[in-house]
Amino acid sequence: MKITLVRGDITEQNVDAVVNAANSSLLGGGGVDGAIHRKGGPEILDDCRKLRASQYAGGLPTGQAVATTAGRLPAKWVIHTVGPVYSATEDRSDQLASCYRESLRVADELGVESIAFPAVSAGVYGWPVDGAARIAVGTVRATPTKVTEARFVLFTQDAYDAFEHALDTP
Ligand code: AR6
Repeated sequence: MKITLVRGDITEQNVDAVVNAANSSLLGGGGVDGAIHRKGGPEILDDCRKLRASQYAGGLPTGQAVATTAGRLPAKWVIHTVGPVYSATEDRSDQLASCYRESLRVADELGVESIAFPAVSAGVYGWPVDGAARIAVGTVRATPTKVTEARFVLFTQDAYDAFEHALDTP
C-alpha cells in the first residue's frame, strides 16, 4: 500500500472513501464532520439516521467504523469513525489505533482501493498531533488490507509536519 500526505481539505479528495472523524451520535458536529456534512449534503445525514434507528441505536462506539453514502462529495463512501477524547491520565492509544484498523476493515468490505483519512482525534478531541500522527501512520502501515492508497489529508501545516515526521520514522 502507498501512503501519501496532502495538505488540504478532505471533502475535495478524489478517492473511493473519505473517513470522517465523527462522534458517537453520528448526527454531525464541527471540524471535519461539519465540513463533510455541509459539502456532501443531506443524504449522508439520512443514512446516519437510518444507522441510529437500526444497528447503532446506542450510538457508534469509540474505535468503531461504519460507512454511508458520500452524497455530493467526489468520494463514493464516507466511513465514519469515532476517535477517543484525549486523556493525559489514561492511555487511549488502542482506541485511536482501532479507528484506523476498523476504517480499513470497512473499506475492504466495500472494495475500496483509495481512502483518505483526517487526523482523527487531533482537533476538538484534543489529541496532541505528534502522537496522533505516530499512531495513525503506524497503524495504517501495520494493518493488512486490499486498499492500495491511503492518503492522510491534513488541514494545518502543524499536522502536515507531524505526519511527515511520522512517515519518515520507520
Ligand atoms: N479536511 C481535513 N482535515 C480537517 C478538516 C477538513 N475539512 N477540517 C478540520 N480538519 P476534528 P476530532 C482537521 O475536530 O478531534 C466534531 O465536532 C483538524 O484540523 O474534526 O476527532 C465531531 O462531531 C484536526 O487536525 O475531529 C466530534 O464531536 C482534525 O481534522 C469531534 O469533532 C480532526 O479534528 C471529533 O473531534
